[in-house]
Amino acid sequence: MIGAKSLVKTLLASGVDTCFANPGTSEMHFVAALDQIPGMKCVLGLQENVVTGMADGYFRLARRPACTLLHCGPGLANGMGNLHNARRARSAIVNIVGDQAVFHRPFDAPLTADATAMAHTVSQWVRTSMKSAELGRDAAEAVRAARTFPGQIATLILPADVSWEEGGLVAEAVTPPPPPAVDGHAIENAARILRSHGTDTLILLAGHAVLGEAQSLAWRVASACGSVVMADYVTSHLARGRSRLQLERVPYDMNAAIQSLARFKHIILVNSKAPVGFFGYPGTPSIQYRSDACIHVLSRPDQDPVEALRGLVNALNAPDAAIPDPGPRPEVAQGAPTPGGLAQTLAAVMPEHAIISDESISYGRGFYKFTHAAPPHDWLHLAGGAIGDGMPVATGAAVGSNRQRRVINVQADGSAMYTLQSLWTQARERLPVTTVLLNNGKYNILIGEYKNVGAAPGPTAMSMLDLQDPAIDWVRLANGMGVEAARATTLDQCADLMRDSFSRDSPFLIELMI
Ligand SMILES: Cc1ncc(C[n+]2csc(CCOP(=O)(O)OP(=O)(O)O)c2C)c(N)n1
Repeated sequence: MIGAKSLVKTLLASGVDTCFANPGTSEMHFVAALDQIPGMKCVLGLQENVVTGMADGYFRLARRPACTLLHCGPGLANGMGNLHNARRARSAIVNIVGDQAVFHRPFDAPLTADATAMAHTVSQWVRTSMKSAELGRDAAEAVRAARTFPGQIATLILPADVSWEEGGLVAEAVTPPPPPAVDGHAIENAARILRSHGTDTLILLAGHAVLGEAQSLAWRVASACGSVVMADYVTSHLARGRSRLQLERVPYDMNAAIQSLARFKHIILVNSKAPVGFFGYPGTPSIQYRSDACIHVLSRPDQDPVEALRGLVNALNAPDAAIPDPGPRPEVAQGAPTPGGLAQTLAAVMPEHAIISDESISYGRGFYKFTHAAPPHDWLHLAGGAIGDGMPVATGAAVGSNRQRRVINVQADGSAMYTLQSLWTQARERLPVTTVLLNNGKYNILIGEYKNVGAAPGPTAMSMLDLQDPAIDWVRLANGMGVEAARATTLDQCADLMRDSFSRDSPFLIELMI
């Protein structure tokens, strides 16, 4: 058996059955093996940052890793923005990076690059397989590393000759380690703080703590102690809508964040990090909480928040507490688009168990408060700040949910231009993705950033944030990649187009002029 076959068989044996790919010469044997071995679903992306972003979106919904297939160091480099985002999202991904044959490396051929160095910047696990006989074992360990809770990036570099040579051995799946146990002292300490300072305490959730059972346990604790629960701004995936906790995130805006945290003398971290600003600004602190606040770690991101919160519920004897009713479902807003009106409209029309991929940047900052009363849904965010993940994450999420759930990608135009090839994959795979493309023709958020950093923009500086000369025609771009599209200038038109798109089993793009 050649190495490539042992690799595909090992991946399948380890539960990896989806491959997001953009192949080149060094990956030809892997691609050829896919035809000979049934079971591996392969999805083509036309740029590597689409490929890695799709793998991230896939994991967030499927909760098991896909693999990517990337071509040499430069292919990996193209995919690194979204691998960075995936690492911040704590998603599990197995990257297979094809590379020069071992014997060809010393000749310094054009595509030769230090893939290992690149891989280390975005991966928790990196290995180069040097022998066909070891490739299966290496692949099983890569999957184990990726599946280590809550999820990691594992990168396996695969020289072409290791792929094509005989001697491949299929390896059995390797069980990932369980999450490290929660420290009993951390539970006792949190309980003590909550008993004596409950109303001055924020319980800050992130990671798995904003999904499923952890939400209701956190609510029990907060209700028993009069504390506030919030989600970290850097949260990649929240379970939201009716019957879920009405969580707000710590705001992105530095002053708003400082204000929202000002009253808390204690912050209990549940899989979150102590909140800091996205950037440092002149004369502004880096931390967003007050400088005399005490930070208490209940559980780290690599620990199980359900175990931690259950321990806290028991320590406090916190009774059951019903999740508050979010009130009536909003109705479609009419007329000219506003951020609140769009959020309300989204809440009014989204089908049950929709998946929202939100890269709305400046327009979406206040979407949450209008969407608590929507049907239960999942909301996906950009966790690493490297724009260009909304469209690929939407695409991967549609694959990861087996095309069974409607994905709505609320997408800012400037960020969309980084990875717009995602639309082509959506059309080719007939994925149920509705993109609401927010066309404001500018890098709006950065206008405010000039002021925040204390810079004085002149006409040249302002023109660096302007996308209107020439204007970008999203209906034609989408059509050119096989995606049907229409323009809307009012929220009622947008609502009609959204509803219509939900009955299709193919993608649709609404260019909303905002
Ligand atoms: C990979 C990467 N490149 C550049 C930036 C800097 N950046 C942040 S926001 C932004 C523009 C966002 O514009 P758009 O997506 O249209 O959203 P809007 O600000 O108009 O709401 C840019 C270029 C970034 N965050 N990440």
